[in-house]
Amino acid sequence: KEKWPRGDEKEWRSALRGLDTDVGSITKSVVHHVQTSLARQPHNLDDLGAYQAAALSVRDNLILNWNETQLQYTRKAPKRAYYLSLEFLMGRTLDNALLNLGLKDEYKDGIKRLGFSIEDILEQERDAALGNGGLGRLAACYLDSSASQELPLWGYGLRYKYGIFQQLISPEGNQLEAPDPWLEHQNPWELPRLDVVYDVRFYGQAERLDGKGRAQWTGGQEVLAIAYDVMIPGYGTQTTNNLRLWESRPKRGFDLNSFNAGNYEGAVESSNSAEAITSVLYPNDHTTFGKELRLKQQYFWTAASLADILRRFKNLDKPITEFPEYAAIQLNDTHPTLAIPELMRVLIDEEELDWNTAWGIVTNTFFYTNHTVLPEALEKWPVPLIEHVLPRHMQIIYDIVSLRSFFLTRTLSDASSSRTSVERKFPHDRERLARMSLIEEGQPKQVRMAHLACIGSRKVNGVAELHSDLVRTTILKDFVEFEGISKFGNVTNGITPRRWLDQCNPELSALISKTLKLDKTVWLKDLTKLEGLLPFTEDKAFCKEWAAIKQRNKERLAHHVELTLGLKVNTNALFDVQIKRLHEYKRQTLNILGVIHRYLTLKNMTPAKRKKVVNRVVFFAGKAAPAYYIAKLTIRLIVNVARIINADPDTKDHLTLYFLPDYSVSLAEVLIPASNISQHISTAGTEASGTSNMKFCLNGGLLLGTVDGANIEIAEEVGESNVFFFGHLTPAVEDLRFQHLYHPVPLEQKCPALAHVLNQVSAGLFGDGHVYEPLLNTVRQGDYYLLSDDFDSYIAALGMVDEAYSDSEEWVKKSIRTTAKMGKFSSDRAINEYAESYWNIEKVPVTK
Ligand code: B1N
Repeated sequence: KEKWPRGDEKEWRSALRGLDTDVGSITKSVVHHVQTSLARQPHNLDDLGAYQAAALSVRDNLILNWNETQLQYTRKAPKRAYYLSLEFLMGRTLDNALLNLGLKDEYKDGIKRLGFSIEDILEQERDAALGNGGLGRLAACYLDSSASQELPLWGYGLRYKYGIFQQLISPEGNQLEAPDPWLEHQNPWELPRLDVVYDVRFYGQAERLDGKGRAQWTGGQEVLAIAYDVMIPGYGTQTTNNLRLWESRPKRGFDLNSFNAGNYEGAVESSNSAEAITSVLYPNDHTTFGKELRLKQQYFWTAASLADILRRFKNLDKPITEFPEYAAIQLNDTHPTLAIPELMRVLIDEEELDWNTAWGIVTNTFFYTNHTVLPEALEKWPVPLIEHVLPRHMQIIYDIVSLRSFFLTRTLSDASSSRTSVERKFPHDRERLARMSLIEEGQPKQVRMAHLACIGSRKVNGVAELHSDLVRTTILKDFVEFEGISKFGNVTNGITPRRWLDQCNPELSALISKTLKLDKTVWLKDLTKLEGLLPFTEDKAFCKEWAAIKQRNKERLAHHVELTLGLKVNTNALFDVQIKRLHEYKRQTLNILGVIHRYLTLKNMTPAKRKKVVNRVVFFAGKAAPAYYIAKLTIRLIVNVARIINADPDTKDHLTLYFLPDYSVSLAEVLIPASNISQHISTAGTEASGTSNMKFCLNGGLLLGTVDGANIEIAEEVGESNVFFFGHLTPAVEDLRFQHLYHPVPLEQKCPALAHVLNQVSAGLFGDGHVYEPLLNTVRQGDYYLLSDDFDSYIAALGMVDEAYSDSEEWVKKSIRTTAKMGKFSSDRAINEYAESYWNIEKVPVTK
């Protein structure tokens, strides 16, 4: 064994030390980075340079904590959890890191001494936008909570060169997409690990070797996966977890033969195709396109992550059968499902285990979270495509289907003794077999990834109570009947109160600490403590302060709109916000048609009567998938309605409307604290959970929504009298759709108010009516998302909001009660549920 440390131990000990965090040391550290890391001078340092230097200085602290945490993990060798997600929507890091380290005040001071303002330099940071929406942001919240709860968890994802596209809005109201080159400036928050490298193979041939299911996979293309580590600091702990993102690189730089022959394009072709794998995030959520590059992304990422996890396990020198006792792997939706056949491949072809032992290990390692029951979002891959790109994996999937594991029970010990097959359990039920198969018949045949994820996992969960019920009773019903209900659980989503209250709403955070007489480090880690606010609804001074903070947050948003759009917002009106991906099921169309209805109603009023209505400012933000025509048309309608009504002198004091372009985590941090009411109005049974609903409520915004997703659990917590519910319930949806198809009633008859609104749009009130016909027709014909069924009750609910808002004292009380009852929705609660009921991992305290 080598002696450690090398050299003189005393030298080492005196040099190894933590960082001083007094203001004087902080300014020195920042200046040191200006001079050395940035090679810049004080006299030409701009805000961007100051940001970079501050970030590098903060990063030094993170690195030391990261080192200590990883050392403890190695020494104590606990069971670890791994969160595999194709998306991590992290947003900005500096402010969050400062708050989690407890160094915000010190840096604020230090930065000020150097002549900069912390607010200005925080604004210099670009968002890390490696995700589409809720699924990716959830992954980011879970990382924050895992570190804050001292749980040994690593995230694994892809280091996309381009994150979600930047959204521009043309003067006509069209969404335009521009690339998001977020790595243009160097990224201080990642550590390249050029020594952590794996080979990943695509294409080639898979030849079976024997009757035991073993095979050899050769040929094809090999690319390299290089690790980049992103430090994830816990709040008020030294624990700093890791998010490992993979970058693809060509295995051989370029082809020298082609190069010398003058074929320059050919020379770099393979390198281009390797680099393409991690070049861009796919910008669709809730739709799959069956594109080869997306499949390659999924395999590249799962293969590299598994190889890395296995290598770490092997350092423990334990028998491979103990793998599930040291690693739990969470599959964030079906995107990483290839990890299941990939682990089978490694165990069988490389570790030379028999099939049953391998399948026992696999089914005790993986856990699968489903995030949607929308049919168009359920991943399916064409068999010929998998056969071409991953021939060995297609063999394994066929083996799972035909001879082996599909018919086995899950437990490792009795894998051979208690085989129960679907056929044995449900004899002569061919339809059931076809429904449950991993392969869907058709031209071409397709692999159903949700089925594979389900049978390959130890447990399956949905993301809110209603959604988990729907998973159990619809898409995975047959599997519940086959494997038993106990495998199918629920973990209601959560959000980190650090970013989504303390960071985005510092004034409210301070008021809460003062009122509860608790340091924020206490209640931010036990969010149920917010209930202590309830008695203060009777405290006039407190209510006044509460309302004043909301008002200042509205002014902050107005300021932002003025800076970015050059428009002046009326901050004395009710702020009504809907911000999320544009999707028909989320029904932004219902909202904009409701706005038009309100506008037409106002137009018909006398000025005197208009004065009595509650003035309203409506905000929309959100991106549409670039190929999602109807969603883009909805944006266009919103923008053009805004153009007309914001300029109408009759109504503009009473109703205005803004579409804020390029929605992002950072924009959400400004919008959410400013809302009086937010809309979560999906057709019942379609929104799995929603997480922004929790964020608005945590910040004292009230909720207007359907009885869907986590809205239901929010209402359970805050009481139905504090939310505004409307619309049909989930069990009615199927019936209503049937009615639309087979017994359609003319819209004029069914919902005259809605018919009138649609006619006004058609007639050209907001510019060229025919442009919107395809959008309007989704309502007129089929109306799959039930706008015509819910419109009247929606309008009624908006009226109730107005009425409630008119009683400003009672409104503030509702707002306080809402915040007070949000404890359940902390992502700390959620991550602890995963840790205890799923992964079976324990806290690993890291002490100084
Ligand atoms: O996941 C969120 C939920 O809060 C939302 O309700 C849910 O809509 C969202 C394919 C998805 N479900 N499915 C996706 C994303 C990307 C993609 O390529 C599907 N996103 C959700 C967190 O649980």
